[in-house]
Amino acid sequence: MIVALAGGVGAARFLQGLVRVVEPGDITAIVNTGDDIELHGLYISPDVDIVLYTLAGIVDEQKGWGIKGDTFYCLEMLGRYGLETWFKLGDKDLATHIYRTMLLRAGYTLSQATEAIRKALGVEVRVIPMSDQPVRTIIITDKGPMHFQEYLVKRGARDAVLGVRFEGVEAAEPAPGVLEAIEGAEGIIICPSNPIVSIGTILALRGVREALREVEAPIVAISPIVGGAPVKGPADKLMRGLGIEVSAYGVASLYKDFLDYIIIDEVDRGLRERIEQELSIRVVVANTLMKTLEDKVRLAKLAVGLIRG
Ligand code: GDP
Ligand code: FO1
Repeated sequence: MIVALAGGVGAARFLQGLVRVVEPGDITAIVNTGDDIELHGLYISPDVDIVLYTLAGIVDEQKGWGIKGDTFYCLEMLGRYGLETWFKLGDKDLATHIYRTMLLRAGYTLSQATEAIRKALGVEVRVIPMSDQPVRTIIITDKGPMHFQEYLVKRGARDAVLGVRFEGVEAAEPAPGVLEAIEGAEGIIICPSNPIVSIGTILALRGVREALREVEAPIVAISPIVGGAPVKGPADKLMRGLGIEVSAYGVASLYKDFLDYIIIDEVDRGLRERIEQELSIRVVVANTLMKTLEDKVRLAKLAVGLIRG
């Protein structure tokens, strides 16, 4: 089993390549739930949905989230009732949130609800939300603490970041199967996801970091930071706010206690020596921009090649 630690868009794009290199049934994705939010009485799990929609072939490829061709009539009507409409929930997307919320109310755990959605969408990759208990990523800004989606979507990541808190992480446990997947993996891939609010949340769960440190199987990361900036999203603002160098070196430093290999972009080849010498992580230089399906497959082949030797 190849195990992938995943956030949303960057991870989903990488997994599109991985399913063409490894049998989908031999892949387990452990997905961040720190971004989850309740809106309009519904439980929304954006990263899990991004991964499922992408693997099901129904994602809006332009945005990287939501369902392609979706409409927004329900949201428009909610707006007429005076409800907040900054989080763009499409009509088809809402069906997922309604179904998930129904299952949770009927007593399903988040991982059981995710499993039901996965099966209905015909996704063969095993997708496990990182925890069945709530963990909420709170961004501490100069305007006060706020939910990650409020920071990113409602306020467009414009506030200065002073810190990040994972509310509930001490009480939360990794979902059933998370530690077992890591311990039994043939190899582990840290997807090109936000190292603070996507991978950082998973690593903050009790036992996950320790399991990664102890596992014999190779662990490979793909840097989401290319040429000193994220390909998209607020990773630079969050890293800078926490005093971490915004570079592939900075990413590697966050994983240095367990990482064997990091794949960095060609434009960052100058960082190779520093990462190898100071952090003792082997560096592989490649084109890491996933524009086409071929790009995704090539990157996945490279990562799997490092695992399989
Ligand atoms: P975020 O919260 O929006 O940052 O969500 P994600 O956890 O999905 O992380 C997105 C990360 O993926 C960002 O830091 C991007 O830089 C990274 N990413 C997206 N597309 C690519 C790509 O084509 N190549 C690489 N190397 N990174 C990517
Ligand atoms: N991202 C946005 O930038 N704006 C949105 O309105 C938005 C809505 C949304 C709805 C459902 C969903 O599954 C994801 C959605 N996202 C939206 C993406 C999401 O907020 C982030 O990209 C992830 O949480 C980051 O990993």
